[in-house]
Amino acid sequence: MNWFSSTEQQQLLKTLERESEKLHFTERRHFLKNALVMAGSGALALHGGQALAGNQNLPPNVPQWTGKLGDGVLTNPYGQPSKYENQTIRRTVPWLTADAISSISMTPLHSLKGIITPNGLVFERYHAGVPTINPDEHRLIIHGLVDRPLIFTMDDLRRFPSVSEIKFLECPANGGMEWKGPQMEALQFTHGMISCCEWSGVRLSTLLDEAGVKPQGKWILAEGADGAAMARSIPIEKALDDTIVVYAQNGEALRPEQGYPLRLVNPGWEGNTSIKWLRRLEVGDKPWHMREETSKYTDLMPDGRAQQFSFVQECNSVITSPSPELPFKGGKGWYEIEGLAWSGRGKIKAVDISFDGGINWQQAPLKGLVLSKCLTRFSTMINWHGDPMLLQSRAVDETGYVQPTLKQLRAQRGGNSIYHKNAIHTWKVNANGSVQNVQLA
Ligand SMILES: Nc1nc2c(c(=O)[nH]1)N[C@H]1C(S)=C(S)[C@@H](COP(=O)(O)O)O[C@H]1N2
Ligand SMILES: [Mo]
Repeated sequence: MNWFSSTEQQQLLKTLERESEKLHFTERRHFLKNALVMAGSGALALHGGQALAGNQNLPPNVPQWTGKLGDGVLTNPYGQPSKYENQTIRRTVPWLTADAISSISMTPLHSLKGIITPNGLVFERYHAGVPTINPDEHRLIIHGLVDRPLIFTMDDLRRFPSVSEIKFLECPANGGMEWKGPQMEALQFTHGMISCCEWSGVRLSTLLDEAGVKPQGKWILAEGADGAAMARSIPIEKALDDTIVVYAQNGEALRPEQGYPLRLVNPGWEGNTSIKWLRRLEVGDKPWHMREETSKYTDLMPDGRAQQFSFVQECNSVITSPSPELPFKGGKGWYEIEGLAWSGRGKIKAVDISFDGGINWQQAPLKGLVLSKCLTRFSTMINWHGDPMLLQSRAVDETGYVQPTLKQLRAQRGGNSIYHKNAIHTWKVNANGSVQNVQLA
């Protein structure tokens, strides 16, 4: 594949080589004076540089910033992204919630590479806003059906053996706005209620072992210290399996938005069970809503019954590039098609891509790490001839579960659902390269 083939481009590169030799062998200031009089080149058109043609920072000129000293260490004691990346931000849909306190913002999936969500871009879900918690005044209480009720300081928790695991965390409402039809012209809004971080902390099983769960102890109520005192019931099997009491996220302390100083992470399960600002774990013999009034998420089934616990986030995938935010900008030619797949039941086994709305499928190679209950990247190259396409991805997980079509999912779940929409998603690529959110009948 020859990416930069034009003769102009080759000439430009030769000039550049000559000039950079000069840069290293002549006095810099002298060279810069020379460089400024060199004319801009028409070859810049390749990457839409035309608008900037004649710009003194573009080849074959030496850019301004090369001719002077930059900012020193500790200009930013805590580093921030380049000011030119100020569009890589969480966003929300204003009409979704009445206010910003009990609300949600989404991760800009189109702007991210690899599988890790940077801490500042992890989607936020609050029922009563973000509390400001002094870690010295924070305690974790374990009580109920245990031999030894315990109260831990943050220091206490850091003395236990720790684990670090990369896991996705998804709100079951992800994609929920799309049940009735295509609504959101942005990947950030169709799929952005998901993140994937390396979470560090102590296994809940380690702490429960310390407290000694009584034989009648079958459920754990986890409660947050936020204004909602949000609480969820978690079966003991999960708590003793892979649940983590987390204090760090991608290497640093949890962000306030993600539950500083302490949260639960239930890998692969509905995000709402991963209680943030965790302050209390009560071991009981049944789920809490059967004992008292606690809020819970339910799924309305076609027959009008509500399904109470759908804990697992089933296998799902989406193409992240192209997407409405990342159209094909350069006309016909080679592009990388990239996407993300995940399953709350384990590893991704394979991902297929269709260019014709699901008639023909071809396997897309997985790249990078393929971990259990973790975002997984897939990608493939295409030589786009400028024809409209109906792009889809279909993931299969290690249990053999195949991501359903929207038709299959609707047949199973009816039209009243809000949560757990993991159907195959369709992007329509138009002849001009723009990308639209569509649903096929
Ligand atoms: N204490 C508390 N924990 C909470 C919430 C909350 O509002 N309060 N929101 C829950 C919901 S609905 C989701 S989807 C996840 C979101 O985690 P994040 O904000 O770190 O992305 O946190 C869960 N834990
Ligand atoms: Mo959620």
